[in-house]
Amino acid sequence: MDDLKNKYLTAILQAGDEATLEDIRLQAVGKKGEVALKMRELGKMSPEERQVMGPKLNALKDEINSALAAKKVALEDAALDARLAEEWLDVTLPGRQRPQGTIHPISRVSEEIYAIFADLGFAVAEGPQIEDDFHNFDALNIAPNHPARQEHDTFYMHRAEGDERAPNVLRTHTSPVQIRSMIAQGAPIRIIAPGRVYRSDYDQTHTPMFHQVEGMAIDKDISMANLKWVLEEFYTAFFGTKVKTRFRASHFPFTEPSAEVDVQCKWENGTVTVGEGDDWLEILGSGMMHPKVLTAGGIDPKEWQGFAFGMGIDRLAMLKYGIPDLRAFFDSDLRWLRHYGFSALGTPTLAGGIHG
Ligand code: 2NL
Repeated sequence: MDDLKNKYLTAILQAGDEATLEDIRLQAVGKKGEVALKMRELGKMSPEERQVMGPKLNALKDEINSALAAKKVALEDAALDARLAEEWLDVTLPGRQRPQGTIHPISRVSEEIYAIFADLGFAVAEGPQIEDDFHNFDALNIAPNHPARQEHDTFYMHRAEGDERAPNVLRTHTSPVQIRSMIAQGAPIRIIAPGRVYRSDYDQTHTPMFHQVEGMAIDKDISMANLKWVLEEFYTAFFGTKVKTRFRASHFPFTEPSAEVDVQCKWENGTVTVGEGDDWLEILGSGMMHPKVLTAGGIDPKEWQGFAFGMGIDRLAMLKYGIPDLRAFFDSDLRWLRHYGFSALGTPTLAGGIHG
């Protein structure tokens, strides 16, 4: 009996893992283990012998069981200590950098423009970027021999061989959107038409694709005074400071009379600030809708009149955010945007609000 006890207590003490410990348990105190065998022998003993051996066997079983339990706890503690020694965490390490997206300045400025004109009662109209000759040129009173139609300015699409119709073009302005809106909606109408336009030109101030916003208001008694007020409200809200404008007589085929509009500005170390100083910066073309253009849009010029204007969104973005080279907008590497404070978390703001 003492042999049995020593054998198992030693084995338990030496067990290196829980699987070994379980084997020992089955061998010693399992249903078919050595202690159980000994217990079965009790039946063959005399009552006197049994009275001695019975309690001894029970005590042996208890002793082995408690040794097993103690060893199990010791093994679990050792395993935990090993894991704690191996798995550690340096909580002073910096977090992982995530690449941060940004809102493109053109998108942001577009949203700002939509919001300001929405407050002035203008809806946003959109149309195709591939236009036909009528909507891009004829309807706008641009004669067949006008220089704007020439190859160096306009991207022409190819017609199938034998198709004699005038070729389609990449729209050179968003005016055709306004023509389509006039035809679809009639007067009165108040819309802006923002979007991509295309001209064959490339240098520091020109890219072959750029963004334009045109606008128009047609009603019974619209005048250039309304145009001037709307534009001053717009620039004041857009630049977040009271902006004076100057109208200079000009010429466009689609307006009569026509005016180029300058905004008040200041030049300093090669950079320009709008809304201060006493220089002028040309920023927009405008005028009263030409009667022929109204007619092309299905609107009777004897009954209705309207103003129209057009300006470049890219240039507005450059002026507002001090970005010197237009080509940066179309570079695929946009890390430079962060320099101008554009981040994905930034939302468009209307600094100063509509009334400055
Ligand atoms: C410029 C000139 C302008 C318009 C655009 C327009 C549109 C229709 C009828 C009449 Cl449907 N006019 N648009 C008018 C005057 C000027 O843009 O230099 N833009 C940068």
